[in-house]
Amino acid sequence: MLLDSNKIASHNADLLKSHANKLVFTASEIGETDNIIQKLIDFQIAIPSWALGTGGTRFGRFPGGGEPRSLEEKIEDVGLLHALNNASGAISLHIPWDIPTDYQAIKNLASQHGLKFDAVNSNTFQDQTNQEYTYKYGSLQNVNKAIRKQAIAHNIEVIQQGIALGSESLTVWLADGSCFPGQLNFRKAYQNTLESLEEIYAALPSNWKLFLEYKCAEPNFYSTTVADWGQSYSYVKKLGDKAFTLVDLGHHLPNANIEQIVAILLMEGKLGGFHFNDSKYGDDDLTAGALKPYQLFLIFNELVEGMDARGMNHAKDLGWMIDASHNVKDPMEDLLQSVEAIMIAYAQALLVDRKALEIAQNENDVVKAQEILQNAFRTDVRALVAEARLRSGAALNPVALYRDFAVRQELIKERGTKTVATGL
Ligand code: LRH
Ligand code: MN
Repeated sequence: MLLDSNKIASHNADLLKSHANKLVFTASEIGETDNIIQKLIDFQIAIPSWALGTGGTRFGRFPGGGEPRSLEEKIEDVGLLHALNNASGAISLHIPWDIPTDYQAIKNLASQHGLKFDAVNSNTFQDQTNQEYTYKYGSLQNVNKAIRKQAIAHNIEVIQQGIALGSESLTVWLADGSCFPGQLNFRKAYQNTLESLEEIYAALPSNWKLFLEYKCAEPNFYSTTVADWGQSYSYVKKLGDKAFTLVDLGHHLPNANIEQIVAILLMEGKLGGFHFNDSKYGDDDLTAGALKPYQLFLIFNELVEGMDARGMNHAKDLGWMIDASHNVKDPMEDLLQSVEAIMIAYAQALLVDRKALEIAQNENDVVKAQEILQNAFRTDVRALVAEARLRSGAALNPVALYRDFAVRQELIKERGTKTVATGL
């Protein structure tokens, strides 16, 4: 389904006056806004190909209809998101859930929608039908060399598929671990995983990056072989300059200080990118900023400070991706809300008075430091984020437009009520 620019223009026309008032007020509050608006226009967040359908749990799944039935329809849906907010300019594929049949056709379709291919994701956490060996007891860590070889070969194949699509990074998330004490020799599991990653790393083209995603638990519930930032850092440090740690916000033990982890990894030059989402208990994969918007702001506060300290390009030098699963929300509306929350956190972090904060920190003026941070967090920057969309031809209020034009109903007419997308 295509959303032509006339529909967006007429939607914006109705909202223009109230938007302009909000923008003038916001500008009166924070002064210079064009620099921030341009940074927001440049900031693109990759959409996961596995999050365009309804997610579920072992207790149930309640599809909402009109879900994409193919990679082509997934690209169309991400294209629709990008038309609505001009901030979703890339799709991250998961292999084998999304293996293209005709690479050139898929690349053409993606560029028609203004989309690039972000990181490709390998999958050695499920057994594929025609697979020789099972990953029941792990993949790169497996005590059986033949199984490790099978998993290495899959990752190298995913790199080849990524090259054909124009992607420049591979994300490796390993479900590997153990469920009971005594099941696994941790040192051997680490060594096997490192040796396996070294073979995958050796297959990376010179301009590629390898993102090693850590996770504290699930599906293994006693140990995970890449369980936290420290373990991921130790692997990527040994692998080389093209290997980095990927931070999925839902992959931490309760109350972990993720913004401190981000600051250290960034300082070490080993932060590769993010899987943005939110959670209250485990890897809940909920809408970014839905439960802990202040944590998301604090993470971007460390990102802006740390990236500027290294002279990094905010839009290009890290992998910005969402990783979410939608049990009760319309997948498209959920993704639009996640992008909005990430843009708001970034804009607020750009507002932080860094000089004043440094002075407060040097004077141990704890109260002043909090005032400076929370002043930025409590500044309503939504008009700036909306203005960035307006200036780039997108919608002032993407969710409202999505509903006003009954996009989901149109997708159901086109695809039916029972369609199920590949993915989690
Ligand atoms: C693991 C994870 C990983 C993906 C999967 C879909 O929990 O975050 O990034 O491979 O979700
Ligand atoms: Mn993830």
